[in-house]
Amino acid sequence: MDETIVVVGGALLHDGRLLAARRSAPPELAGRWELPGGKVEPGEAPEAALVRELREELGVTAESVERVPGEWPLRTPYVLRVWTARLLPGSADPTPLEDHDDLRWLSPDELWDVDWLDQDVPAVKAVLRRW
Ligand code: 9L3
Ligand code: MG
Repeated sequence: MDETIVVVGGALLHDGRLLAARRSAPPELAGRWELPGGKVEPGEAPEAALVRELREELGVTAESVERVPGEWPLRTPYVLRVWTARLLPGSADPTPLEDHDDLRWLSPDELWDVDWLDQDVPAVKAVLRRW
């Protein structure tokens, strides 16, 4: 029996930078930065969930590229899995539509300038290893 629910995070890479999103909700996570994404719905493929979440949260048209190896525990029953992603030609620029109030495109040397959610720190390190 596996009651785990996967939360997908997107490492959106563009022009050598990684997109970081600052959460505006819930209150205990507000102000912290994350790889945007959210919960996979029942019957939904994780890559499809990522594309949907990036559209809903940022207004972009994106595609997943590859899974970043690893899995990071969140509050039970959630676990975080991460895919790299890219904007498709003609996509709008990301804009914070739902759960975020700021976005930053970070170069590798700026990666640790933002206060990542604790659970996203190992995920961002794993992204950096594959970048
Ligand atoms: N979460 C942590 N890191 C992330 C994401 C996308 C999500 N990179 C956590 C925050 C919430 C839960 O997972 O507690 C569900 O995320 P959302 O659906 O509120 O984005
Ligand atoms: Mg989300």
